[in-house]
Amino acid sequence: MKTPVHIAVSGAAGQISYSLLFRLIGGELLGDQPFTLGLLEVPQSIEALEGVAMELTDCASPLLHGVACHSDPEAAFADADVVFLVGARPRGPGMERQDLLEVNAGIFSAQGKALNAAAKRNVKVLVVGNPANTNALIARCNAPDLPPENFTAMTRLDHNRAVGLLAERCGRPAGAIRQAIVWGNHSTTQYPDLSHATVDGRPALDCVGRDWYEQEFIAAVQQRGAEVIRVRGKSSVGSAANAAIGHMRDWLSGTPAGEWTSMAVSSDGSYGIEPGLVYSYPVEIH
Ligand code: NAX
Repeated sequence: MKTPVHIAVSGAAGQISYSLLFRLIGGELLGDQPFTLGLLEVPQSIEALEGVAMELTDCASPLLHGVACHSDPEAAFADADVVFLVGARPRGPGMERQDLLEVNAGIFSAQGKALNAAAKRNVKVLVVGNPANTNALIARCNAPDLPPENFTAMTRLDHNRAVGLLAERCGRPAGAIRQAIVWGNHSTTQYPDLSHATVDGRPALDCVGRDWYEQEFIAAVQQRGAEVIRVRGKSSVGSAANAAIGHMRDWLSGTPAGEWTSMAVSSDGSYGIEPGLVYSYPVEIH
């Protein structure tokens, strides 16, 4: 029997986690590797979280070797191998962007300190909660004893949106697309780049034309989250959980040979980006 690894999830009573957790216990991240779950929530959501934990137990997954609910980050992250930081404070009525940044800076500095104190030294941390790039930077800066490359932020949903929209335009399945890139920030300033992308091995721009790419595609990817909210009445949940699993699975197991994905990582100065910024690049993992 393999020794269980420990996975921690913050914001575990929220919408994205409600999709993510059930996919984890189905083996979509680690295959047949067993694991324990440390679920983190704010104190006022602990009862709801206990309900989620009951449902996880009721799945009788052979992979799940224990689930615990916490409101203390250090307890949730103790000996963690893999951490999904999904929880964040959403923008409330009358809240300015600056207020949101300040509240989340407090949350992610506390969580960074807790990771520094309690997680495994080779922990892999994925920040999903917005503003994801900034939150990852803050968590990393508060974890000086952990390698900076242990902290990443999620732009995989933007990457998948780019692939999905291109595939739809070409009338091909998403599996026909390779080498799309999302540069920058998980926000409307991101830059979805098809200049290296291929469709069935052909340059994507030859298939769709530069006009569509520049005049429709870029804005469509940048605005896709808002468009989902407009049509569905709620923000992206299933696609966000799917992207979180894809990001972490590639990080743990490697990207397919000769292919890259998009991940926001600590810049080493490549492509003229200020060192230390958490920025989305094309990333290959071997
Ligand atoms: P929900 O509001 O459903 O869930 C968030 C949960 O986090 C809540 O249960 C809340 O109690 C909890 N929480 C808040 N502060 C916490 C703290 N200090 N410690 C632990 N838990 C805390 O939001 P959901 O739809 O699940 O979205 C979660 C986050 O993902 C949001 O910040 C959202 O903006 C962000 N997203 C990021 C995406 C990305 O591509 N990077 C895409 C999807 C999503 O919009």
